[in-house]
Amino acid sequence: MDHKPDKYKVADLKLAAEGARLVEWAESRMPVLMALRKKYSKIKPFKGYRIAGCLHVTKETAVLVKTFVEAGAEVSWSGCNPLSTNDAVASALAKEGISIFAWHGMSVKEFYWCIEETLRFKPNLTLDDGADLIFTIHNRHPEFAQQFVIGGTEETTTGVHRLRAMAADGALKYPVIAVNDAETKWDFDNVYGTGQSTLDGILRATSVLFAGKNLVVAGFGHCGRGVAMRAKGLGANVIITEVKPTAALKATLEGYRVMPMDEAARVGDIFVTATGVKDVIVKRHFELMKDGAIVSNTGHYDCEVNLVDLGKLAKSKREIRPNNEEYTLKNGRKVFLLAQGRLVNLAAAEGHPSEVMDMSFANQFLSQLRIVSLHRSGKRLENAVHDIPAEQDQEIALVKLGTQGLAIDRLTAEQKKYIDDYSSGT
Ligand code: 9W4
Repeated sequence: MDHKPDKYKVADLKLAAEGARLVEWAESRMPVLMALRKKYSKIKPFKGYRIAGCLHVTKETAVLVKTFVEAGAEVSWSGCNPLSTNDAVASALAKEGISIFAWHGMSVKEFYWCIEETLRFKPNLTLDDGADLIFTIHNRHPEFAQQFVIGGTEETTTGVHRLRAMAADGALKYPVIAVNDAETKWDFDNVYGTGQSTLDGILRATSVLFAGKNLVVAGFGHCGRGVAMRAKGLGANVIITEVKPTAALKATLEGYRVMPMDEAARVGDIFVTATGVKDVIVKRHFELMKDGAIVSNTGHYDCEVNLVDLGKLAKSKREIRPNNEEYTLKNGRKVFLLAQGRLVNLAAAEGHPSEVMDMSFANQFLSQLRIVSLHRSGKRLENAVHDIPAEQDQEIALVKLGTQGLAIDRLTAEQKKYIDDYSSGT
């Protein structure tokens, strides 16, 4: 190894014991990744390879990092959002000797400093969430792509979009696997991950009873569907607002009421935006809301709820409990805004449950392994954005089922033949 920075920068090493317990808890909920750890700790396929990661430093990420280390990799890590680092987890990783540069509440300048620190380690592989690491290499150290980087993976939709644009321009200097596009990643994240964690966030910030409440979900995409499904399970009367006719139709067939926000605003007790567009709840909606209405957002941007409008309508505001601000409007009514209109499932709860991250991160692990295995056999993917192989999705889902003690049927040879045989018509 030519250069091995054995440094770290975290908030407080004294938090390491607390962090280690959090990581152990996540390990007990992530059976697929733990099965991969057990299998590959014996053969250490990553031996001799260095991975730089730029991904939220959470208890689940720590399970992934430790799995790479057990599988023989050397790892250097930074967070991919200044607000998403769990300081206890970061210090537990530092205490274990991992090169980690992450603390909660860092500045943008510090954020890029951390990425640069992980690059001093001359990684062979990059692991991104939002593509900041890949962009830093391309913009500031383009020679790294020739010298030592052999490939990378990307976790999110936004990152994948940007990388595809780069690849289309011929600007991508090494192959990247789009982990986001695995069905065992995006479908489970969006529906079951966001579904549950959004309700968790609303409950932690309010502790209200859902049963009997009118809960308005703006947007019936995957996230909206997950939120609606779980709220219905708690006894809420779910109302969907949509702009897309087919999505609205699906919502009615699922048994939800559908109406425009101008109507829903009058009857809703709890509002959740999950659309991905701005100005879903604006001045005229706040003016119609009932006294005590609760407003939250779980969509990617914090502009779904127009906070400027809310501010103008309010005569006063105060934090009534954590992540819950009471706005007293000039019409005398009160509206409660959760997590300042940011993603309520992340800001007021803990994001996707570990069981959901288990599958995303199993996809990360196997994708990094695919790049290394190709490299060992003298091959390389082309410099483009690559999909996860369909078999990988099925394999991960099958292992997950197995860890739940569940088995499924298999097609017989006869059945396979029947499916493929177009000659025997009706
Ligand atoms: N976390 C995040 C982002 C912003 C933010 C209160 C308002 C995403 C995916 C995973 O983005 C993430 N802003 C906050 S808290 C906060 C947290 N505040 C504080 O005032 C602003 C994020 C992936 N993931 C899970 O979902 C579960 N484990 C994971 O690794 C993590 C974090």
